[in-house]
Formats: sequence, structure tokens, C-alpha cells
Amino acid sequence: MSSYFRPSVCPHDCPSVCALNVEITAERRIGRLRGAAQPYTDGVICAKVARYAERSNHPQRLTLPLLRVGAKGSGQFAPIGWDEALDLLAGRLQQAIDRHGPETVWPYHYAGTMGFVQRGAIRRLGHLAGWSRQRETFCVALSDAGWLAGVGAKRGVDPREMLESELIVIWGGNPVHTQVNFMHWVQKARRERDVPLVVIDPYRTATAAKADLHLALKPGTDGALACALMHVLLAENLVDRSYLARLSDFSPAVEAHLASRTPAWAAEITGLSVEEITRFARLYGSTGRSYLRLGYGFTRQRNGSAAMHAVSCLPVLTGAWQHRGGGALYSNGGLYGLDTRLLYGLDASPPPARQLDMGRLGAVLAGDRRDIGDGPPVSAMLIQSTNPAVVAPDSRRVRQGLLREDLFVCVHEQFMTETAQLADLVLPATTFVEHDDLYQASGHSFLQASRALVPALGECRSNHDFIGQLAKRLGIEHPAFALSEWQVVDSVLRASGKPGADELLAAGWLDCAQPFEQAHFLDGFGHPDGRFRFVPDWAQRGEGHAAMPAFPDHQAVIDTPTAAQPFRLVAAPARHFLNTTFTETASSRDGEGRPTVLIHRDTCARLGIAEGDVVRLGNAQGSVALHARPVAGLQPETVVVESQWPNAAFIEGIGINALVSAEPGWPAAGVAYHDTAVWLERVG
Ligand SMILES: Nc1nc2c(c(=O)[nH]1)N[C@H]1C(S)=C(S)[C@@H](COP(=O)(O)OP(=O)(O)OC[C@H]3O[C@@H](n4cnc5c(=O)[nH]c(N)nc54)[C@H](O)[C@@H]3O)O[C@H]1N2
Ligand SMILES: Nc1nc2c(c(=O)[nH]1)N[C@H]1C(S)=C(S)[C@@H](COP(=O)(O)OP(=O)(O)OC[C@H]3O[C@@H](n4cnc5c(=O)[nH]c(N)nc54)[C@H](O)[C@@H]3O)O[C@H]1N2
Ligand code: SF4
Ligand SMILES: [Mo]
Repeated sequence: MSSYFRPSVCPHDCPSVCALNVEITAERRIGRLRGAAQPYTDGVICAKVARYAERSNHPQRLTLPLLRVGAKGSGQFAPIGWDEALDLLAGRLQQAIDRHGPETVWPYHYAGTMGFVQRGAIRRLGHLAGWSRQRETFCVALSDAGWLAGVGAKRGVDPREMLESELIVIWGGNPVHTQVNFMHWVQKARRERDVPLVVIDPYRTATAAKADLHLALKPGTDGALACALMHVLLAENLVDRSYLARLSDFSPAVEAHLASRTPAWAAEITGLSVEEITRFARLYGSTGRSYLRLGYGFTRQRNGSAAMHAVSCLPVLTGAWQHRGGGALYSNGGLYGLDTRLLYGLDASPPPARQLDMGRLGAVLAGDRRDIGDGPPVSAMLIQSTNPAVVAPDSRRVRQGLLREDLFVCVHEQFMTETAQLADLVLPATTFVEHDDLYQASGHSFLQASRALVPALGECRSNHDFIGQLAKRLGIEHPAFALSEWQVVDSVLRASGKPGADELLAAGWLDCAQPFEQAHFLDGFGHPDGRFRFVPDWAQRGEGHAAMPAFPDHQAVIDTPTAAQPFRLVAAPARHFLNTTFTETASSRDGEGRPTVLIHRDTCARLGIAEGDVVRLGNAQGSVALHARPVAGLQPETVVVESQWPNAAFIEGIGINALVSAEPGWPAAGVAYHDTAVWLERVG
């Protein structure tokens, strides 16, 4: 039989969640991947997933359960059978629970796959077993809190409306790297109607390089820029007062506050000129059809929630939400309305348990009382779909913690990641072409499902299978453990009042978009009175509300540069990796080259640094050595390391997150990945 194509869905943690067509070869393996005709994907996918066969068929895929035989972290493992592995795992978990109680177990999981079924199983087991719960602070905690503070609902305008926009603003995101389909729609709008593009990013990203106007502000100063824009819009009467009165809490107090936020004030904070700020304000105010795409990047700061709130005020002030092609999109995560009670075992009224902050992994494992309260230490971990030894902040402390002799660690993975290398037991996991799942998207409105297309490699098991078998050994029962993956998809869909799994698959996708009126919040924002909040009720958004500014503002809590640490590090995402996924594939590694710090060429000249020199970046947490590249298009004190390279790829084996702090941003605790003051020196 010759090869043929089958539909699938990209499982990665990317706003685009592309509809795929996957080639199945005569040997029942995957071949080429193409973008499908789903209206948002529109046939376009990123290069790294087009080459997914390189990853899924990789000779280094894990295929057998492995038990550690050498010292912790030695990388010495021996194959064992699944039954033996499951018995051993259940036994070690039970031992830990007998000694310390169920909260001593921390199921640690994240977004290796975004599929509901494969993400849901470990949460369900953890909930029912009374294990410690996880507070998810890696990615959206800061941005969600800031967006919801004003808008009150997690949804926005369909990017395809950009074809009717008169201005596109990409604020603190780098879609050329992180969601190529969005750029596809931007370029379409530009080709058809010459729509101007503005990019707000601390460095000249591949996205900024395509812009008509790039504002290279200092990282962590977006709140100041947004306030100064509002100042100009108000001063020059480029606002819609009747809309403001109808659909917001805008008041003389807010206006008086913004009167003090002048372009000169913001220029001082942002490093931009008064002229740049004023020019952009006038451009933004010149049309209601301004589309604002809010990235996550600018919220990965200690003041990220306040910044998100301030920026989200802009399309309200001008009334842009009222127009086709106007308004904003941060995330459509709240659009789908899936009933996840069965998935997470919440239908069975699980016992209460403490919550641990995943961004504080190093501190939790060190037994910091601020994190573990008066509860037991964490003495057993089940890590699935995440690579915290690299991606979590304060990564040296994470490594130390994972190496604790009295901690049992099981990692379920597709590859021998740097986290898996530190484990006691490593179990092989399927990839998305080897299991079924259900997907929603933050960047569009299509609900999609996909089926296993090829047999599991070697002895790989899916998250759903493995967790179900573990539950059985632990004597924990729930109807979802007895269902097949596809049956779980079907149950979740039906409980949510959607078509069943087979129907969804046959249709290809279900568009959950709302009509114009609702999508643009013309029938009210997501608060009981329907009004957008210029004055947020931060107490609703998290326990750290006391630190939050009353009005849209610059919250001066970032890791401010000092004479000893005069630079600000942005640890931005690389194009050919997706977090650490694809760091295994030769084509992605070749595409990236090597860990590199981008430094302003004037700074390089001042410090005698040339292309390819080895430099060291450091702060109180440690230092990292890597190669330098002089660049233009950023503030002299900004330095950028595109990542996430494995720690081992850095010159001394210490990766960039060694420098990133585990002190969260507020009100809802979120990791400030791009908020790090550092020193910089030339080494060789
Ligand atoms: N190729 C690739 N794609 C990815 C990922 C990846 O690692 N690689 N990661 C995936 C994941 S998990 C996510 S959450 C998304 C993230 O996608 P994005 O929304 O694009 O967010 P970030 O990845 O945090 O950073 C994007 C940009 O924010 C900028 N930035 C940093 N600090 C500031 C600031 O203070 N102000 C402003 N204005 N900009 C700032 C950075 O310079 C960077 O260019 O992408 C997903 N897609
Ligand atoms: N310096 C810096 N650090 C960052 C960021 C940054 O911008 N800069 N971004 C942060 C953000 S936004 C995020 S979301 C996190 C992401 O961090 P992670 O969620 O840890 O993402 P990955 O590093 O891609 O690791 C996912 C792992 O899951 C595995 N996997 C994939 N599918 C499956 C599956 O079905 N089953 C199992 N068992 N495993 C699977 C993959 O092999 C991979 O090793 O990183 C954060 N860290
Ligand atoms: S753009 Fe994002 S969703 Fe689309 S194929 Fe690439 S990683 Fe997957
Ligand atoms: Mo993320």
C-alpha cells in the first residue's frame, strides 16, 4: 500500500493549534505534515511541525520503561517491564503516603500536549488521591489576571477580521516565532489593503523586522507606554466618550490620573522618545479599526498583570471594540465552555488538598515553609508533559531539589530530557500521532479532535493509559479511568452540549465563534454590570492584590537595573524550538545554531565584545556563559537570549533559567521570565 494523508491536530502549546494533514507511510509511520484547510489554519503550519516525523520517528525516542541503576543524575538506567515499573511506582508512592500523608505526592505536569484527555488524567488521579495540587504559574497567570481585571472574559476578536482593519498592533508577542498562522493573516491584510503594522517589543524580533513602526521599549515598562498613549488620546480628543460612558467605568478620577501620565514621564521610564510615543498615539487614535494582538511576552514581568490591564484599556478608550477589524485579542481560552468535571474527577467531590506553585519548584523541594506551609515535605513526584529542569525559574535550585536522595521521581516522557535524567524511573510516552485527543485554541475559535494515526512506538503508553493503570494499582476508582481515550473525548463533548466525538471528527472542526455583537462585547464586558474596568477590583484576581495600582499604571516593581547589574535580560522564545520541545531534532538545532546573547552593538563596542566572543551574564543566583552577537534595534541596556536551549548546550552546562527569579509577579503569582537584571562581562 502506498502512503496516504489523514487529518490531525497539532498538540503543542501554541495559540495556533493547527489543523494538520499527516502522511502515513507504507510502513505505518508518519511522513510529511501539511496545514489543513480549516479556515484559520488555511494550509499554513510552522516548519518545525511540518518536520514532525523527524521528532516522532527519532532514534532517541524513549521506547522502554527505565529504572535508575547508577547514582541520581548519573544517567545510568536499565530497561524494565511495564508491570514491574507500575508495581514499583505504586509501591513507592504508597510508601511516601504512609509516611507523610497524600499531600507528600506532587503530580507535576504542564503543556507538552494541550489535549484535554492527555492533560486531564494526571489531574484526575491527583484530585481523587488527595495529592498536592498544582498552581499553574508558568505561562498565563500574569496575563490572565491583567486581562480579566478589565475585560472580565477571556475572549476577543477573530484574527481573520484583520482583513478589515486599518491598523494592526502586535504588543509583546513574536508571532513569527510563536504562532506563524497569525502572521499569515497579518501578511494577507497587508498584501490586500496595505494595513500598517506596529510592533512593541524590547528587541527587533523577526516580527518587528516586518513592522512599519517598531517601538523598542525597555522590558517591563509597557504600563507606562499605555498610560502615555491614553494621555495623548485624551488630550487630543481621540476618544469615544459616549461609548466610554455606556460600557466602562471611566470617570473624572481616571482622567485626572492619566493627565499626570505624560509622554515625557513615560519616555523616562520606557526609553522611547516623546516623539515616538506621540506619533504612535496619533496613529492608534486615527482609526477605530485598530486590531490589538496582545502577546504573553510583555506580561512575563513582576508588573505583568498591571501592564496587561493598562494596555487592555486602549481599545476601550478609542471605542475600537465597536468596529469590524477593531478591538483586541489576548486569548480565546474562555470561548469554548467545555465541561471538564468528569475529566478532572471533580464530579466525584475529591478531598481538599494544598496547592503548590509550579514556578516555586526549587523552593518547594528545599522545604521552604512559605511554600509548603505546615504540610509535609514533597517526597514523591510524578512528572508528566513538562521539562522543569530546564523551563522552571531558578533552575539550579530545581536541579538540586530533584537530586534530593529522599525524593522519589518518576518522569513520563517521549525523550530523555534533562528532567528525565534526574529521575528514578522513566516511562516512555506516545506522541500525538499515537493517541486520541480533544483540543481548543487560544488563538482561534475552532474545537478539534484527533485520533491515533500510527501504532505506539515500542512500549510507549499514552498519559491516559499509563495513569489509568496506575490508578488501578493504587485502588483509586473513577468512571473516566475505565473509558477509552475516544470515549473520554465523546463524554466531555456531550456533557458540554456539543456534538459527539465521531460527529466532530467527521465535520473536521466546530467553530465556537460568537456573533459580532458578543465577540466585540457590544452587549457588555464580562462583569455583572457589563462595564469594562479602568479601576479594577484586584481583590477578585488574587491574594497579592494589595500591591496592585488603583488605576491603569506602571507598577514600579520590576528587577530594576543597578550599577552592579546594569542590564535587563529577556529570555524570549526561539523560532525552531517550542519551549524545550524540538531541541532533540537536528534541523531545529541547526536552525538555532547555539545559545547566543544579543547585545546592542554600541554596548559591544564599549565593552570590546565582538561576534562570537564568549560572555558571562550573572546575578545573585549565579552566572551563565554563552556566545555574543552584536545587534541593533534595542535599548543599550537590554540583552536577549532566545531559548529554550537545554542547559547542557550552554558552555558550562548552566542554562538561562539559572538567572530567572522564582519570585512571582502579582496579584495571582506568575513567573517573571523576562524580568531579570544582570551584569555582563567578556570572558574570551
Ligand atoms: N517557536 C516557538 N513557538 C512558541 C513557543 C516557543 O518557545 N517557540 N512557546 C509557546 C508558548 S508556551 C507560548 S506561551 C507562546 C508565547 O508566545 P508570545 O506571546 O509571543 O510570548 P513570549 O513567548 O513570552 O515572548 C514574546 C515576545 O515578548 C517580548 N517581551 C519580553 N518582555 C517584554 C516587555 O516587557 N514588553 C514587551 N512589549 N515585550 C516583551 C519578547 O522580546 C518576545 O519577543 O508561544 C508558543 N509558541
Ligand atoms: N527562559 C524561559 N523559560 C520559559 C519560558 C520562556 O519564554 N523563557 N516560557 C515558559 C512557558 S510560557 C511555558 S508554557 C513553559 C513550558 O514548559 P514545558 O511545558 O515544560 O514545555 P516543554 O519544554 O516543551 O516540555 C514539554 C515536555 O513534554 C513532553 N511531552 C509532549 N507530549 C507529551 C505527552 O503526550 N505525554 C508525555 N508524558 N510527555 C509529553 C515533551 O517531550 C517535552 O519534553 O516554559 C516556561 N519557561
Ligand atoms: S504553528 Fe503552532 S499549532 Fe501550528 S503547527 Fe506550529 S506549533 Fe503547531
Ligand atoms: Mo507558555
